Amino acid sequence: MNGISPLWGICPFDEIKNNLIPCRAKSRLPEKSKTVIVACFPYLLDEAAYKNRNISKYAVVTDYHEVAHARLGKAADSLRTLYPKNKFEVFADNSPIPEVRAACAAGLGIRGINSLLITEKYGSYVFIGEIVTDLEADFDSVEYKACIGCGKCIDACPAKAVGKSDFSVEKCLSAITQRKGELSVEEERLMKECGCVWGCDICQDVCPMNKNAAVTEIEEFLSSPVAHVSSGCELEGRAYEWRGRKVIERNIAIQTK
Ligand code: B12
Ligand code: SF4
Ligand code: SF4
Repeated sequence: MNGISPLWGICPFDEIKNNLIPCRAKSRLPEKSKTVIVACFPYLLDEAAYKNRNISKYAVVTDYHEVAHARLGKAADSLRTLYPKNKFEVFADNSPIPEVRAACAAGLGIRGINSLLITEKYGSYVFIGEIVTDLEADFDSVEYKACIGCGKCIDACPAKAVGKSDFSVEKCLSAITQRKGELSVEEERLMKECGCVWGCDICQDVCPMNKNAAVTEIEEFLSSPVAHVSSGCELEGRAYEWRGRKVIERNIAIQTK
């Protein structure tokens, strides 16, 4: 796994089995799943790559779903050769696994009040993917820890989506920029305040635990930054492709109003 992800660990399936996310991908879970191999894919780039940026940092790099699937797919193939009787299924984001919780249970970091996984080396600027298997493993016991609780993400969130102990999915700008249809005047105002046409980074950028976050060493991310999108931009291979052209064009129009 070391050539696949710079940060990975294993989590007992039992630890998350009562918190599975209902989704279509759930049907791919191996029967009698025992182990989740959780991998982090850091994506922060040098400041120079963000010049003139009008999309969230996570969307500047090439689509992480493809990168995580390609890298974890390779690892799963090797594991299938080593353990031909076992099943290995790859997931990333579109996953029944509550990935932040699984990563915490695998000892990869802690959960911030902003609801994200914060790792020691890369801060919260990591994607998460996993291989779920019916192969048994020995697990170290992990103590769940919370962030330092400074509350800066709560105060800085323009949409008031972050609460001390809850998170309002509908209010979050990241969700608003993905939503189809017309946005309300207030939603448009929030988007303009944030300045992004896709996603939002505010609750991560203000987090003191991200102060010394390391930049990524993942070649696919380093070689493909697109920090600024405008009308008619290429969508293929980018994190905003799945939503289709209409939504991103609507958002671009709002920002240029
Ligand atoms: C739906 C979703 C969203 C929604 C809702 C997000 C939310 N916070 O609820 C929206 C569209 C708003 C969103 C936005 C973003 N998302 Co999102 N999202 C998801 C997705 C697909 C499912 C999340 C989910 O519903 N989980 C289920 C709920 C129940 O889990 P939960 O909220 O973590 O609750 C659990 C924990 O709270 C736990 N718990 C409770 N208390 C405690 C305490 C401790 C200490 C611990 C350990 C656990 C714990 O119990 C609950 C049950 O398991 C995941 C992928 C996945 N499969 O997990 C990505 C994911 C969480 N998103 C991701 C990203 C990158 C983002 C954005 C940063 C993108 C952006 N820049 O715009 C923003 C960040 C917004 C934010 N502050 O959360 C990454 C996060 C990586 C990381 N470092 O944590 C993920 C993991 C995708 C990926 N594969 O990389 N997202
Ligand atoms: S991503 Fe933006 S809108 Fe969503 S919780 Fe974080 S700061 Fe608030
Ligand atoms: S800003 Fe403070 S409260 Fe929010 S996640 Fe970071 S350390 Fe935790």
